[in-house]
Amino acid sequence: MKTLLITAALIGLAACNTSLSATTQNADTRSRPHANAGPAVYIVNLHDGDTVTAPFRVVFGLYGYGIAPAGVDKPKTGHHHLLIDTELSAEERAYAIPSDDQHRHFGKGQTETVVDLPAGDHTLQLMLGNYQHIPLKDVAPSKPITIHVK
Ligand SMILES: [Cu+2]
Repeated sequence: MKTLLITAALIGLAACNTSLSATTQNADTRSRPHANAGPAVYIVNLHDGDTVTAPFRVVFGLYGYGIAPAGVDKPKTGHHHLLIDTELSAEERAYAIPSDDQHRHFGKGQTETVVDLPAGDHTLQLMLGNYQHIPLKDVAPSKPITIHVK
């Protein structure tokens, strides 16, 4: 009986490992920065060239840093910002990210959102900002991706 239980547990573990490595591989090849890369943000569920139907989810990934709400000053943390159809120059990145429809803040520490955009091509980019909404120099923003909304 004991052997049976152990065998069942091992089979269960093996099944978990298989599905875990499949997920990890997928994420590695499609969007997740290389394990040796420095801190970075990335969009987990959408990729350059994807076609979506609005409204659609955008899931935020973060590597090498933590999330803290806006206003909370903790080392090596920040909150997500989603840039839609816009970008910030190097100079603009020295200041707080504007807050409008094209610069969305997730100051409660949210790690995903739902976006509604008109049909056509749109660019999306994630950027981690500090407690004062200033882009963190240590955390690479995601590469802007272009998605097509049907
Ligand atoms: Cu912010």
